[in-house]
Amino acid sequence: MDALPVVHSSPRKKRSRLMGASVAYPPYDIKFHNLVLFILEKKMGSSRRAFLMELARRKGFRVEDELSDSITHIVAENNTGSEVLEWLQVQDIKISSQLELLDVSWLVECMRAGNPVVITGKHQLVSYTVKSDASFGSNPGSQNTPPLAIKKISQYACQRRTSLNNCNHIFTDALDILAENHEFRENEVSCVAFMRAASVLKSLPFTIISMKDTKGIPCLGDKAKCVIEEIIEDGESSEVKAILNDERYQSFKLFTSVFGVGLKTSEKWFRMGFRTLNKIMSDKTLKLTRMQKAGFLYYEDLVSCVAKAEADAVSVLVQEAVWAFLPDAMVTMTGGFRRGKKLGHDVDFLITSPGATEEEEQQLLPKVINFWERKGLLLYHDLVESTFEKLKLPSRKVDALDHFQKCFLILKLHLQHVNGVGNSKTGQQEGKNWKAIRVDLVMCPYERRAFALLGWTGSRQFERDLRRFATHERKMMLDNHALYDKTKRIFLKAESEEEIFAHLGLDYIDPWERNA
Ligand code: DCT
Ligand code: MG
Repeated sequence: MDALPVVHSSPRKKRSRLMGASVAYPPYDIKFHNLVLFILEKKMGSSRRAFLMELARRKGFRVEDELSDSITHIVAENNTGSEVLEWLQVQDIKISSQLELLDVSWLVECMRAGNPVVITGKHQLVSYTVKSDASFGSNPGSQNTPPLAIKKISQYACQRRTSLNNCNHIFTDALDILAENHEFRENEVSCVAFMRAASVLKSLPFTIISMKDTKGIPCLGDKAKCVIEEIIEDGESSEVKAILNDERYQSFKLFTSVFGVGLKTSEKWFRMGFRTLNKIMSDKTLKLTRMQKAGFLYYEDLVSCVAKAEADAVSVLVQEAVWAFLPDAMVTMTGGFRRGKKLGHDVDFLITSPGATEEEEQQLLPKVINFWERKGLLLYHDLVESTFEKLKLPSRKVDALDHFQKCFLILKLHLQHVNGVGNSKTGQQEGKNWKAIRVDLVMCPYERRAFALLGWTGSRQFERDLRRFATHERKMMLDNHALYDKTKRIFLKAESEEEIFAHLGLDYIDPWERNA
């Protein structure tokens, strides 16, 4: 079958037949004994519910009319996880220990397949299961029911699926600003705490509407909870408001928006009394690095971010240059764009070649740079030579830089090469038909490509938690080059990202679900 008809407006005759089915249905054979379904009427409507119940029964599923403690799967439509949980809490019923709360899309897929299909994150209304061995909420309306509970959402981002559909923006924007403010003040502990809090909220399949919804969610410290509570009550956080008006925060935000300017330089300029970029640029006594000079020169272009269409046009330039010298090379766009983002601050590429010798590998980036220079496309470059050693153990630091040869560039992208953009791009200076784009190229040995790809796909929080998970949960060491098992004292090889997740005993998470 192709599509399930929605029967809200079905003819009366058909409807009465279907309604009848929920009262006394023909004795269909049950084929799948370990599933007991309950379909929630709330927001779905009685006729569609009756239709789905009969259809599922015909396909051999056990579907109950009433909610009972034998139910294993609750299917809902147009309900968020927290709405279903709220509804469940007022039912006077014992809940089974492994109850799945699923979107109707799961049932639709089952009906198509004719059997139960594997449940994935996209089907789960709540990415944890309701358990009876810990407490969730006060469970009103029931004395004899064990309190409903949530099996903890993992504290590790690499065990959560985080798409770009963040339904808690209002909270995560605030927490991100608090984290950034602590970063600017070099309070690492507080910075990490707020980043983890923001990250876990980005993975939730429902919007937090009351503090009750935060029960059982890990990584939410008292400070983060206070911020969430204030936003629920007042619509904004007074602390965040104060930070946004804080001179130091504003200056650091402005200074670090310049390519090549980090915390140290920002601190220095702030102490020297600078508050605007114009003042810095016109001060002849300041010594700027080559990177900062380029950062100021192309500031407007670089700060305007890279759109996906621009990234795709850069991809064509990179492939053309790389394949001119190494035709068998693999060029993969990594970073935020691989995770499905529509905007980025740069475009990241991983390059590797199955057939190249070490010398050919080492020569590629210099040749590519030279190729663009001759074409007049090279606005800035900084080539960092490889310090990669095959037998070196992975780094212990969660934020360590890798040792592959890489190049940080600013390229001139002619806008006529960008799909859907003419020569009259808004915001461009008159007569200027190109845009400066930040590009990172990384060259890695072919046998390390899976580790490099995983590392350069990000997000940074996802990577940090992968490494933290490897260290603390598996006694392994992971970085962009390798995975080392400390118990067995061996390096674990991998040809693909899937194999690395498997070595770590983790469910595979697709790049677009790594936006932690
Ligand atoms: N990365 C890394 N080592 C570095 C720099 C980055 O392993 N020295 C990883 C972390 C994320 C990924 O590479 C890409 O980095 P960014 O471009 O900084 O992040 P992004 O997710 O692509 O974000 P943006 O869209 O802003 O470019
Ligand atoms: Mg990037």
